[in-house]
Order: sequence, then structure tokens, then C-alpha cells
Amino acid sequence: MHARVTEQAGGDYLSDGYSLRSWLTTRDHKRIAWLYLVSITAFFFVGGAAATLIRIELATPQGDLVSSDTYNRLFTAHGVIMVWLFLIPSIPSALGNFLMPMMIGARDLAFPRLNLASWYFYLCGGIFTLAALIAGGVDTGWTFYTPFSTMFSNSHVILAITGVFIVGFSSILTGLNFIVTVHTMRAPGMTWFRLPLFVWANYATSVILVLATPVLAMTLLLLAAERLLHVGIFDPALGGDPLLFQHLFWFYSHPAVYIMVLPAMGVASEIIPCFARKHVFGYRFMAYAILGIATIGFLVWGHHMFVSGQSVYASMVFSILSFLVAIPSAIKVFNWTATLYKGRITFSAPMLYALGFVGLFTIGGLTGLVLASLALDVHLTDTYFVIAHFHYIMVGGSVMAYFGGLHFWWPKMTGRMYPEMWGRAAAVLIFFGFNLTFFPQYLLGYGGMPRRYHSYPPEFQVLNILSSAGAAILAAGYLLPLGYLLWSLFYGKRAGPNPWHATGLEWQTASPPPRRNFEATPTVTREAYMYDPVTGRESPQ
Ligand code: HEM
Ligand SMILES: [Cu+2]
Repeated sequence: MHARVTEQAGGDYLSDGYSLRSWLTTRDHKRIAWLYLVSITAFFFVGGAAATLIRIELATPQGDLVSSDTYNRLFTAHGVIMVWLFLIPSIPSALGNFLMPMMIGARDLAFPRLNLASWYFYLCGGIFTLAALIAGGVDTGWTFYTPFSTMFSNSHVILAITGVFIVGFSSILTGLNFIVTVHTMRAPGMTWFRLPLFVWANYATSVILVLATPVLAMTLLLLAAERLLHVGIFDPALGGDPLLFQHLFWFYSHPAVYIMVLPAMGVASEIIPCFARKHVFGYRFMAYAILGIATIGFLVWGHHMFVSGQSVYASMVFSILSFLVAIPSAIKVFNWTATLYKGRITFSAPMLYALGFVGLFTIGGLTGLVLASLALDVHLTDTYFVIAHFHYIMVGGSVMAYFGGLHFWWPKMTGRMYPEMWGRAAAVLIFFGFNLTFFPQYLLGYGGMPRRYHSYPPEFQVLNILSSAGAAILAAGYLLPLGYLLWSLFYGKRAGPNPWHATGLEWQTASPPPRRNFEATPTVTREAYMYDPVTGRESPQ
């Protein structure tokens, strides 16, 4: 990879106009990445506020902070915001938007205007969802199960699903944009098997976004038709089938969990080789595993319906297929570990986050196997065990990797370094707070505490207090980066083009990058991750 490091001659993308208007009408993928970054951070704190209230409520068994009805609205708000407004767009739309074109040596995404439109769809959907909250909230849970959501709930279901529906367009259009970009805009020499794994991961994620999101959109339209027009689709009283909703919903929502976790795997695959100074172990297997996970992910939705009354044979098939997903996932964990083996490891802040991701994702994945086992799931379904499982994957996994990626590419995005000690302290605090919050929930669930209840028998209180205390530590851990990253924008020391001595085209240009990314189109002459294990530097040819 031999692009010349760009001189600051033409000015960087950040100084290309300072007015609000220049930001809100930009077509530069790097600025659009910032629009996402700022808006998803705002939603992260709204979702986090709901979570805080939930944990305060659960510190005592009586249910004495809020009414049960308010409690239902709180966990719905938390789920809807965290899933659709934070986790799904976090890595692809914020980091992916910034990095995908640069990593393949392109000047922008294939459709820059569409990229800006995607952000407006996101923002517009987010505003509808917020409006639903302000109007009084929704009590259905983020899963919107029918016929409760269509015939019985008297909360603001239509407003909320309109928001989710609109956000879906943002997902689909971003996915299309990424797919076309990767197919048509790779720099000379950037073959498929020279792509960084982050690009592979976002590519596979985009395919899922394009194929699965329309199913959700259609499902929400059917929900609206039944709720508003009483067309009998899901409610048995109207001649509908309630299981149909669950099939349609999970046909989108299980693949959606891979929309959240595949990009996180991509981030880890960039950080780990860089701070172990080694070539990724089994690069091709890593790429194939990404495709394998994306494919099998479409075949396992029925594991959310083991106790729904679907036929036992269907359940058995879904159980076996769910076990199959474990194979490519385990390949990835094995290969990250093998990459670390005999590496020259630096425990920098991004690396601490990435290692946290691998460990927590592994625990989440293994407990996924517990849930995929039919008989165990009958005991554990709809208990705190499920909550613990998916938080280990989505928060311990995806959010951890998102923070790792944010720290890793922060110098590239801003041209500034953040204070390293604070970065490490926050990573450790988040890891500790996370485990204290969610590990007790495995025990609670195994002991029989159901999810979505706002009061519980006193014998569950000790574990709940541990969990609530952990949540306070976790919240502090999440607030820290907000402080020191903002500080670094003004006072951080200059980063230079490649502070981590990393490989990858994005490190071959100035930090912050010029408006069109590269002075001249780079040419790629070799594979990704050519770190020299002896010198620790990028290996010469
Ligand atoms: C890879 C990332 C994963 C994510 C983000 C994820 C996320 C989730 C979520 C959000 C739920 C809760 C659904 C609800 O509200 O009821 C869930 C449940 C479940 N997950 Fe995962 N999961 C992942 C991986 C896995 C794996 C690898 C398996 C199995 C091999 C698995 C098996 C299950 C099962 C069986 C349930 C249903 C539990 C129940 O209804 O009792 N998951 N997962
Ligand atoms: Cu699933």
C-alpha cells in the first residue's frame, strides 16, 4: 500500500466550511459519519436514562418507584431506542460511513446524496419515536407482540412503529450504498481477498440489511392495518394468526442481531492484529466465517418461539440450526486468540476494548447455546437469563467493540490523540461495571426471576442490588469517554497520519483526512495486515 501521505495543502474535511448549513447539506461521507455519531450518542443517553430508572426500580422488591404501567413503558423505550436508534446504526453508519471508502481507496461512497438522505431518514424516524415517548410512551415491549399491540394496548403504538418504519429506510439505503461501493469503487489492486475484515463485515451486514429490513417494514404495515382498520391478520378473534407475527418479526430480528454484531467483529479484527503486531490468523477463514454467520443467521429465527406452540419438529430444526451458527462464531474467536498468540501485545485503550469484546462475546455466545437447547430454553425463556445472554452479546460485545473502534480511529477522525490513561481507565471501568451488572442476571434467571416484571419476591434482592450497583459503575464508565474525547478535540496532542503504525489505506492519508480522502488514488500491492512480528512495524514488501 503506497499512497503518499497527503500534505495539508487543500485543507482537511473538518475545515471545509464551519456553518451548521455546511454540515447539514454535506455529501462528504466523513461529515455524514459525524452526523450519525452525534445523533446516536444523543439516543444512547436517552436509552441509558430509561435503563437507569429500570435498575433503580429493581433495587427494591416492592415496585415502589414507578407504577407497573410506567415500568412497561420504560423497558419498551429502552429496548426500542437501544436496538433501532443506537445499536443498529452505531458501527455501520458512524464508523463504517467514515471508514469504508477510505479503506478501499475510494473518494466517497457510491451515492453521496443518498447517504445524506439516509441520515435524514434516521433522524426523522428518531423524532417520531421520541414523539411517541413524549406523548406517553408504549407498553408493548420492543417486540410489539400482537394481538396485544394491535387490539389491546392503549399506548402510542402507531407513532412508535412509524418511527421504526422510517428508520428502516435509512438501514436499507445505507446497505445498498455500501454494497455498490464495495463492488464498484475499490482502488486498483484491492482484490476481494485483500479487503480489510472490517470491510468484509460491513459488506455482509449490508446484505442482511437489504434482505431483512423490508420484512420488518412489511410486518409493521400489517400491524398498523390491524390496529387501525381491524383487518384480521394476527388476532385470532378476527380470524388472524398470532404466530404469524412472531415468525415475521423474528425473521427480521434474529438477523438484526448479526447486523449489530458482525460490524463489531470487523472492528476487533482491525484492532487485534495492530496491537499484537501480527497478521490476522486465517484471514480467509475469517472472511468466510463472516459470510457463514450472515447466511445461517437467516435460518434460526424460530429459536425465539420454542414455547410459542409451534410444532416440536420445527423447534428441533431451529435448535439444530442455532447450534450451527456457533461454528463460524467459534472460528472467529479461535482465530483472534491465535492472532494474539506470540504477538507483541500492547494493552492500549482500543486493545482493551477489543479484548473485552472477545471475552464477553464468548460468554454471550456460549449461553446462546444453552438457550438453543430445547429443554433448557423451556425453563429459561422469558427470564433474566435471556436478558443476560443478549446483553453479553449486544452490550458486552457490540458496544465494547464500538467504543474500541471509536478510540482506534479517533486520531484519524479528529487529528487529535485522547489521553491514553483515561482511555484505559474507562475501558477497565466499563468491563468491570458491565460484568457486575449482567452476570448476576444469569443467576437470577436461572433461579426463576422473569423478565419485564417490576416487582419480585425478596429472595432475589441481593443479586438485583449487585446488578443495580454494577449499572451505576457502568454508567460512570460510559460518561468518561464523553468527557475526555470532547477535551481531546481542543487540547489533545496532534496525531499525525498513523499514530498506531497500522496497516490499511485509511492510515496512509493525513489526519484528519483531506476532503477527497487521498491526493492521488492509491494502488494496493499486497494483503491486509502485513505486520512484521519481529520489528513490530509494517513489514517491508
Ligand atoms: C451473535 C449475536 C447474538 C445476539 C445479538 C443475540 C441477541 C438475542 C436477543 C436480543 C434475544 C432476546 C429475544 C427476546 O427479546 O426474547 C436473544 C434470545 C435468544 N438467543 Fe441470542 N443472540 C446472539 C447470538 C445467539 C447465538 C449464537 C445463539 C445460539 C447458538 C442464540 C440463541 C438465542 C436463543 C435460543 C434465544 C431465545 C431465548 C428465549 O426466548 O428464551 N443467540 N438473543
Ligand atoms: Cu435469534
